[in-house]
Amino acid sequence: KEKWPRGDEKEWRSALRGLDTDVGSITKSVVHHVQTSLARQPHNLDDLGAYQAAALSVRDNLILNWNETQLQYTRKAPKRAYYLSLEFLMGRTLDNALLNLGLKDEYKDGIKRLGFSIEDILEQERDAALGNGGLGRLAACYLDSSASQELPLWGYGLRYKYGIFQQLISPEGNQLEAPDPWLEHQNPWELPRLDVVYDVRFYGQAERLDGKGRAQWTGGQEVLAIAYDVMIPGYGTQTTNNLRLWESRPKRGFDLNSFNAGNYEGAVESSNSAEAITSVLYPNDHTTFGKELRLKQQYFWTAASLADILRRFKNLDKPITEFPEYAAIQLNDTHPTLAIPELMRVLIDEEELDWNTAWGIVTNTFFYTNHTVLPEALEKWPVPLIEHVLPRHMQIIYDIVSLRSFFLTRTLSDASSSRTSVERKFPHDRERLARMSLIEEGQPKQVRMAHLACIGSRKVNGVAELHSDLVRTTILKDFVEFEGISKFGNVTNGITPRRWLDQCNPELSALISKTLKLDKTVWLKDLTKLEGLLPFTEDKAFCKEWAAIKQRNKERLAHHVELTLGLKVNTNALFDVQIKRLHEYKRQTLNILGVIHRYLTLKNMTPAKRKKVVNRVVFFAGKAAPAYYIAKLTIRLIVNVARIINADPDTKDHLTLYFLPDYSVSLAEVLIPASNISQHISTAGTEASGTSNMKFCLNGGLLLGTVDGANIEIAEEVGESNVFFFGHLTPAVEDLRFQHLYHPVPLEQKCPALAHVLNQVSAGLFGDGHVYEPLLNTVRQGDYYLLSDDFDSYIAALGMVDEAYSDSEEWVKKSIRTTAKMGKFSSDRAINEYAESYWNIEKVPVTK
Ligand code: B1H
Repeated sequence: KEKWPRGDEKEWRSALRGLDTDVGSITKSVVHHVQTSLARQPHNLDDLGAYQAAALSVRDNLILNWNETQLQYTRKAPKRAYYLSLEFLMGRTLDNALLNLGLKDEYKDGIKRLGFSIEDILEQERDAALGNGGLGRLAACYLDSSASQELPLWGYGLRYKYGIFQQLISPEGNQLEAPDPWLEHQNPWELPRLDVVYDVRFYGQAERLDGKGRAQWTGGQEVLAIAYDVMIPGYGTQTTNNLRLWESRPKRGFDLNSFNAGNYEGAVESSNSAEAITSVLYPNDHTTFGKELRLKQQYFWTAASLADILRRFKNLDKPITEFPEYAAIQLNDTHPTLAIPELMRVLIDEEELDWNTAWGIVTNTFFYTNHTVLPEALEKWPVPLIEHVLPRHMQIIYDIVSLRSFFLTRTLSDASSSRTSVERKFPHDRERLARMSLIEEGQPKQVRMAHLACIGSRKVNGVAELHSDLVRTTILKDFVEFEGISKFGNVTNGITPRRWLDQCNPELSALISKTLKLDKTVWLKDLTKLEGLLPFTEDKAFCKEWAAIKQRNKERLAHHVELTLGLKVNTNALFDVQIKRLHEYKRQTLNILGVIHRYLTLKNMTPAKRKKVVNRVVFFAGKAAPAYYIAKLTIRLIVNVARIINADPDTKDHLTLYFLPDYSVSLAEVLIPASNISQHISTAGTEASGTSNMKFCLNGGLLLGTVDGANIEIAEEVGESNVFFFGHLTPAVEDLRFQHLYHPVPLEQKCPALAHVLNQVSAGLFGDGHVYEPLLNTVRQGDYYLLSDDFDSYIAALGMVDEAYSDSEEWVKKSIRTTAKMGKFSSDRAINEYAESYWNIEKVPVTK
């Protein structure tokens, strides 16, 4: 028991406050924040003010739980896990915090008594959009699950001043980007920790000190990393974990010498360049550009995070060699790979360990998750750039390559080490050495970050079964042969059912609780309980209610479209949704060409025949990387097809199309519960997992997809009869690409239906055909993503969807069966797999 530090313990104890959990204290605390924190009068309070006051009041509760959690972690000193991610796509917080604290009804009531509606004030919150897509949202789901599972885990990321850009659509249909100044109003969900500060160095000189690999790194630019803490409440637990985001600041304000000499620009230059580091999230999902500022972001963040983790460990007073027994560090993709040479630097240069001891610590601390096998997304950094920005780290990387690692023949040979070198295991295999090297030859030479992450980690995993197999058999094959298969695992992604069912689809959640006769606190934490819904497919009243909720969710979406775009949506149609980043491999182009095909088919029908087809409303949403020309052209095509077909009196009752601008987590929360069918149609072998597929299915939407990523495991769970699969399989892809290159068949012959669609676009059916030529040519020439190979089976699958949807009773059963079998895809399951099979951490229950 700690000693009371100062003052009278009784005084303290009587003044310590507890959680506000009854409606009376909730309204008091909200009003208190209106009066003091916001300094506003009750009579001029608007929805935004009410949101801010409610958020500050909820935050008080979170802080109390956060304090208690962190105190217990410190006292119990368990092994902790750290999740390093450049992206955390959190979305909104208030609703989630209320749910997890179990105070939703109380706040709803309290807010109502003050004359506001909780729904309206929830809408006031801006999304925290510090991510591009699935990778960033996965990190957010894992934080929610870690706290809900009472696992001692902290996230580490960057506090970008600007999140992912806001997407606007011009009248011509072009994507325009606007900045996302999400911190404009103060952010109630973060706690600035101005006392948690680290120095981070860039540039300068690294001089080797001795033959043992030590060096001294001096000079260059030093910037400060300041911590901001974001509280992560668990669902139904007191555990409140931490997400620590770093902000960069200049170390020495502005340069007084320049200022006094009248050089005002020069005076603020260095301060500007320090602040630039955390100013903006890079919006280039799946492509790397080798930009210096991005490298600085990566190092700034990993250096500050490691310093913080090491400081925490040092408070335990344990020998440094025990570090891996107290810390597991998860690398979310290769973006934080510099943490590997950085920890080597600290251990060798500052802790003065020898190389092998340091390397042993490093390789027992890190874990690496790969999220993609697409070549353009595999990070490589030019050697000259690293040499310039991080001279000491480049030395260390070279040391790993050539001198002291297990990698190549060792000159500092050390007989006591059990590690063998690649050279010894595969003598005279020069090609293998070149393939495996950390350095890719070329002009310039480049560092292969996936190789560095792999050899520096204890374990490596992919994010779905198929993807993990591809990691083992393609990009890291040589490493599997060298290090053994047991290092290379799989953890299939998951999603948090709190946000992605209970919050976004409250009616369905309530129906499930009522039907299972279980409190939601039970099944939301053991999602396999949903299987209990299966017998109810035979219960007519239940099926009717299930369908009615889907219908109301469709109307909610229609209402949203009317409010934001001023367009009226036909809710008596099948809702077909594809929402994700725009990328050729995700094949939004296949979808829009399919829509055009349907349109042309409808045009050729008699009105009587048209009446017999299933009416369809197609929704698209998603952002394109600002420099991704083909992806932007796809958006333009979608918008212009919508413009034409939505106005065509012959067909508009049967087929309409919407591109919803500025896709976000909040928009997904409205779209997903409203979908009847969603499309996940990547070329086989390209989508590592996908996570929105899980979200749609959890909400009773069926899946139309390729045999790719997590689609496969979803089908395994729900049964293939409840999924609409089409297209070629992964093993065929390489051969097909080979044929495209060396034995091309004219498109008119190979796929006349697709050729016709392309010709109609060229001919100007949707505005100037010339504009779309570069996009159409990606299909006509090379067709790397195999649209021409999959088009016919895609159209056939759409036909099967129509047929199945016409049998509305059977469709509802499919929908229920789908939801019922989604238990596996809870992020609680996934985070527990990481905790047990990777990090070796245990639950730390937090109790009063
Ligand atoms: C995923 C990325 C990604 N994989 C580079 N890779 C980025 C790569 O800014 N960058 O440089 C940003 C993101 N994102 C996605 O991860 C996969 O495509 C999905 O299939 C997967 O579900 C998701 C989560 O594992």
